[in-house]
Amino acid sequence: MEKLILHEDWVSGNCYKIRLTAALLGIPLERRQYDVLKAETRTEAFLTQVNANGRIPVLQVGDRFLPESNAACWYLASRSPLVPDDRFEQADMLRWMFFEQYNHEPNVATVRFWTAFVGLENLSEAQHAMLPGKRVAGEAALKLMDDHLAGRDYFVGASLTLADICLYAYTHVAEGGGFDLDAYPHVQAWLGRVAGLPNYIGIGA
Ligand SMILES: N[C@@H](CCC(=O)N[C@@H](CS)C(=O)NCC(=O)O)C(=O)O
Repeated sequence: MEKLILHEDWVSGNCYKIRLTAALLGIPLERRQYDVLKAETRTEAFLTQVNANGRIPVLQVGDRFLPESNAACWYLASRSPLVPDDRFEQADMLRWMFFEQYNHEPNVATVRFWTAFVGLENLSEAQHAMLPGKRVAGEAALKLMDDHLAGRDYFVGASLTLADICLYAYTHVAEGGGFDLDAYPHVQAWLGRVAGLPNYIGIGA
């Protein structure tokens, strides 16, 4: 396999998804740290050499660069047991990964980032105005996940897939954004199952 380098900020759940996928599959990753709060992904060098979109994570595969966390997880896991063989289940896994990027991450992760890292006192007027709506949408995503997980161990089929890893990344730290996970008992049980997997690593590892 070509050498893999993860361009990341370790506090980001999007970056953690890729580290967790690699750890569960026993794939070695080299890591390069950028501080997003210091705009280290907005330098000319980063924009021209790593990602013109100015964001991490980016998985470097040899001399090629792959932005977007869920694409990077797919690159690592597409030929592994983390992707179901069944065609419908494979598409259903993608459904949850798209849900994560559209309904979950822009709300749960953004509220956590603004609350725990930027600081509510430093938000712009526009961000303050968006906060209540993002909180409501984040709660709705968590509720949908909780309802889905009632009576099942994982999001798709009977075992862990990339859908679980991608949704786990920001759900397990959602309390940093003030989301009360006690309201979602099935989500909590699922978080415990993921954290108990062999080769599991935490976000700070
Ligand atoms: N959809 C992208 C989102 C990437 C993203 O928003 N990255 C954030 C950190 S989690 C970032 O780099 N922010 C720095 C910036 O926008 O300047 C993914 O899943 O990788």
